[in-house]
Amino acid sequence: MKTLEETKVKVESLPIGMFQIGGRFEDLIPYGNGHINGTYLLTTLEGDNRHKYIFQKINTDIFKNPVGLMENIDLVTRHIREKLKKLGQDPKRGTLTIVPTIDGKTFYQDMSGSAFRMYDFVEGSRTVEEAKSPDDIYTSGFSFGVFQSMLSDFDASKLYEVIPDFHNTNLRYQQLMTAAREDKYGRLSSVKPELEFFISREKEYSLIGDALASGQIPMRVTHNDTKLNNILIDEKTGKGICVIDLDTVMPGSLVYDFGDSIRFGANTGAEDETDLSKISLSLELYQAYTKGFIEGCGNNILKEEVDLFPMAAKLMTLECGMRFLADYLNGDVYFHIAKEGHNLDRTRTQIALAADMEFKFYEMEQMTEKIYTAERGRI
Ligand code: ADP
Ligand code: GN1
Ligand code: MG
Repeated sequence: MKTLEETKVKVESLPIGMFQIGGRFEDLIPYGNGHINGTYLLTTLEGDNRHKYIFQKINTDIFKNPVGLMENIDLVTRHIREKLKKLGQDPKRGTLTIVPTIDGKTFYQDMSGSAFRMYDFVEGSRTVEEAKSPDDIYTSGFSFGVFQSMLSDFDASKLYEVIPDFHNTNLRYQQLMTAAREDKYGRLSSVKPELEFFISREKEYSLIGDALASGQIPMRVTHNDTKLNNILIDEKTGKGICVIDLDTVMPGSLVYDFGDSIRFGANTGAEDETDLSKISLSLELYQAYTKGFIEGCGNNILKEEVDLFPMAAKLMTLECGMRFLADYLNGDVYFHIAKEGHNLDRTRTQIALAADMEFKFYEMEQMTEKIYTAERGRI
């Protein structure tokens, strides 16, 4: 983990004092591997007690309306908190707890428009960047499934649409084509095979959107960014405790949430692996996630949605690959990068993974069907 000196972030430039924190400042370090927000772990000391907080600079280039964004998070975490209390579970561990600003707001915005928020750090938790075992991914599937169930009675119309068309794969394709046409950084000539890969699959991109539009599958409240590292895992039990990174909670399809988890969690390599021979879809991890997710959803899932699981996994992978490639062509303005060509490396892993999914598609379908049938028999 980099120190603040290494990242050249000045503590004085961060408005920590604007939040209702306990104790006096002890330490602040950059934290986690998110691609969007600036995340820090803040530690304070109060007598002998150490308090930990997650302090985040919200990426306002991407989240242009922090008021709407934080309102969504406030509403959703309140809803989950009430449910957890009724179930006799600890809401401080089961959902994010917003630390209010000194004037009682959910976030602080400075004169330049920069926005900051703080959460209680969930003690005794860790995140997993790469699934080491089927247990990790089962647990993540189960947690996202339970998240889905908890919000099944939440009125989606109350939510502000933070990023319209977030998982509109067709639109993501159009955006890639625009980036290629504009070729602002002269990078197009070096990505012709990658671009071809996405062009040749164009016909598939509207499949989920069409299923939603025709009413074949319902619109639900969805998380929309169901990466493995957006679940906090209990350090002791290894069980999922809390779904985090609620920035993109919006109305959407449950199959987006399923597909995006497979894209990230069932890959045998990292999202930015440069040795593509390490990239493949692990059917073992696919199976574990599918089982966990279906069990976590309980009765809040339809056969029509489950039938789309393999296609959703592939489409979310293609979509993410197109977003990485468009960002590479646009000069890396969206996703944080740590090195030259990082977004192109990420594009290539998504292509390799999607290709492997195509190869294993029939097996994915068979597995999904079997798990769903067994779970229906159990309920
Ligand atoms: P990003 O949107 O940039 O991905 P996240 O909200 O996912 O940011 O936070 C980045 C990382 O910080 C997470 O992957 C997790 O490791 C850690 N994290 C975030 N919130 C908490 C929390 N409340 N308690 C413990 N760790 C957290
Ligand atoms: C971003 O915030 P983070 O790192 O969890 C992105 C997701 C992508 C993901 C790819 C708001 O997620 O959509 O799938 O990177 N979030 C946003 O790793 O665009
Ligand atoms: Mg995250």
